[in-house]
Amino acid sequence: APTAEGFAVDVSVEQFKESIVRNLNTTLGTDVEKASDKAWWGATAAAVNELVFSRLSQTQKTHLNKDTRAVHYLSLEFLMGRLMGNNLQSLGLFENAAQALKELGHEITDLAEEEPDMALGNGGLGRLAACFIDSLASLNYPAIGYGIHYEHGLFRQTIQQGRQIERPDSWREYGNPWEICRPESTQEVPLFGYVETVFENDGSLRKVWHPGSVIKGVPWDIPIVGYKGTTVNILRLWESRASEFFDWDAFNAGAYKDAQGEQNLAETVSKVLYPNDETEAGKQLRLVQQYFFCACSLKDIMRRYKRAHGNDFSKYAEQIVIQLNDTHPTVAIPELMRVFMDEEGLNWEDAWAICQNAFAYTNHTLLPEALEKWPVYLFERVLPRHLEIIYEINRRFLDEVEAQWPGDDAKKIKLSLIEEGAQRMIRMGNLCVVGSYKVNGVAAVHSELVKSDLFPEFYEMWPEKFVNVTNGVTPRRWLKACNPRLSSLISETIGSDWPGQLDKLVALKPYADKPAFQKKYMQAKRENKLELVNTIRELTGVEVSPDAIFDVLIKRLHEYKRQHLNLLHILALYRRLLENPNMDFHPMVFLFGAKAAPGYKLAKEIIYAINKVADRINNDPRIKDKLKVVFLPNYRVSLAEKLIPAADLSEQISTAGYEASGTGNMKMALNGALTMGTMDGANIEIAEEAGEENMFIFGLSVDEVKETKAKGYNPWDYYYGNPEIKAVLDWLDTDYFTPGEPGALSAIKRSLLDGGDPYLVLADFESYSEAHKRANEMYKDQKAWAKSAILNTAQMGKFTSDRSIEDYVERIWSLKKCDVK
Ligand code: 26V
Repeated sequence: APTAEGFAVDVSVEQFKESIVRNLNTTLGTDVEKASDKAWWGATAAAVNELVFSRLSQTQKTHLNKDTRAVHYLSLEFLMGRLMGNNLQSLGLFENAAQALKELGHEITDLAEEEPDMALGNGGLGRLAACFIDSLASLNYPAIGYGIHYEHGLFRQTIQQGRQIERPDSWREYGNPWEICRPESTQEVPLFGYVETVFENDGSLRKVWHPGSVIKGVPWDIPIVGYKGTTVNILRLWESRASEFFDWDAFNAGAYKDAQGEQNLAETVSKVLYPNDETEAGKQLRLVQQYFFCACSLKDIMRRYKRAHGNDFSKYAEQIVIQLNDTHPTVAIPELMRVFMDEEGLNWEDAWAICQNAFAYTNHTLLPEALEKWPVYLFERVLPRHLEIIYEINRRFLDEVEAQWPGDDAKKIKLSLIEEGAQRMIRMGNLCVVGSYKVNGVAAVHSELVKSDLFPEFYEMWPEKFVNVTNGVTPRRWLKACNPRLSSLISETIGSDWPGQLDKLVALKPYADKPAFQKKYMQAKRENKLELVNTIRELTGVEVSPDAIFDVLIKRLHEYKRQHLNLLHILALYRRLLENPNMDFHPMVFLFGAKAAPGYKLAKEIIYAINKVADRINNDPRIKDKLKVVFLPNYRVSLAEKLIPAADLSEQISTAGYEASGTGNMKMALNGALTMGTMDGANIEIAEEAGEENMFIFGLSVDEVKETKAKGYNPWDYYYGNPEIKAVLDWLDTDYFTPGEPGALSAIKRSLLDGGDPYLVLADFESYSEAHKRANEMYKDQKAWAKSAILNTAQMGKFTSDRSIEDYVERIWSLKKCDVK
């Protein structure tokens, strides 16, 4: 029987209580008297699972019977965060569960804190994958996410004396109730070894790969519960194990001295997520991770395909689309070729036709240092057969290049899948473009740059291959669950179907200048801020006022994201306030959350500088409450869920052209923060929707950035041309923020002046400062501010990941919805 809100699940408070207590006894082995909070949490999860698992098998059965086309989302990262709140929301049971727990003497919000984040991703790319699988299930699309079951997710960050310290993340230390091990679907993955050419009697050649070792992939399934829906899809994560038998043949027994080392390798493959660090090119383990999960996933896909179609592969690309989340799973392309040719006996042409119609590739960055390349020698050692296949793909592709640009060797050198040089490299991006039927960027401006700057020749060859799908975020997690106050207000005002149809939020527009609604809206924001005030105190000991403007900059630390631009501006404000204590200025709290890749030196110096500046300012009696700076340690999904609902200003300040999309920008605007941003990535589309007058846009545009660089940008001109810039940079050379240690913060100044300021921090400084003046001025007019905030929430409908998924379906995947009864 559907419930009031139209959900299919109906479990009363009494039934839920019964289930929790029963699970406390039978699943957790404890009882109501002596159970810890962790046990109560576990019992609640088990109660949820009783509802989820039956829907899971119903969904799988339906998809099998209907033999529907499905998308297979291959990603090395799924940044899931916590699942309890989301699963309860999706089942429409959050209120009843909260009530049940209350009657049992527990606060659901407290118990939720017991759940460790599933931090199996670095940042935007991994969180996007998590939002996408939520939307796929919510829209009833047959889909499966494939990834790695890392033992340790992204490192846990602590701050000691202002510096980042990395500690291992052990999310599964005490088990994880959401996952199901499926040993029956274990796969074996060959590695290393050599390729034998067999001359058949009929004169043909056959290639036989004799692997040097074999590792096992054991799948763990995480149910993905669709909103309101009856669809429960799965996220299948592979864990590596040593195979019982090590397939050493005579040749290799001699070649590998260290058999134990190989055994260790097997156990190491799924040990830890790689932080996106300086360079991964030399890391064999990373390549093995990529191949491991691609091979397991393709075998899994093949097993399911054969169940319905046997050895007739003519329907493969009709039934199966494989989405490559960045170039990380590129090796799936030559692997599928290998499987078709070496194992299934197809010829090149047939195998290639299927592959080219099965793969699609999403590009997430233009940064040259982030574009994957693998040394040929490494590939040859780990995947000798795949290297041969890549060479053959390249040979045939270069023939096409010759046909398009006869005699133009420069073109061949530029487009070849192999980069020649002292160290020959495989260009994974080029391989993806050649092997996929669609290539997409993640925001309109980014998709244009993919065509014009990254892959212009490919675009000339295959213009119809290139499409845009602007990113989105799931409003279930990023509004309904994380911001219950605003969610209730919205539902009271316009009805409760917005989480599944986010464009319904436009119905809030007429309320934007109604004083009564403005008051309630700002009251919800204030209560969220009050809650964050407590969190800040608990985490850092810093006391901040909820009356201040909460300015939030949360994302991975990278020079292009320009956390140091924010920091320089804070220094400028500090100076201004010291010089002119009566300056007309609404108090501000600057909140930072960011992890730096462990090997990224300057990023770590920026974290150190933020903490040192924070110490000094927060303890300066002359400043009082006018300015506070807080660095929140260990930024992650669950912390984002506390920060986003409390943000007044959303800092989205990348150098134009560098942030492919951004998704935090969408989350904060949806929760009523005004964006302080450059015209970059999805900020541009947010401005189109929200109206530039409801944001604080500043800085050089993409074209102006290009022009500035072309003309020969000189940061010293800004240093000598703007006394405030000079003063704050020189300040970093003193010991004002690091007593007794002058120059401890100089690395930032040096990178901006001697390092040439590659991300144009100084060029955008003044414009940024002016935008902040506008924001500060506007905040004093609470009605004007409230109106803009409401208009932001009302006009973010486009940025639901449901819309992104519908765009993928229409432009790339051609899926059909499949209702599950
Ligand atoms: C990787 C690396 C590796 C080498 C060192 C520097 C570096 C910098 C960035 C990256 C990330 C590459 C892929 C990525 O995470 N892109 C992000 O994808 C999000 C989802 O599409 C998007 O919103 C972000 O703008 C984009 O940066």
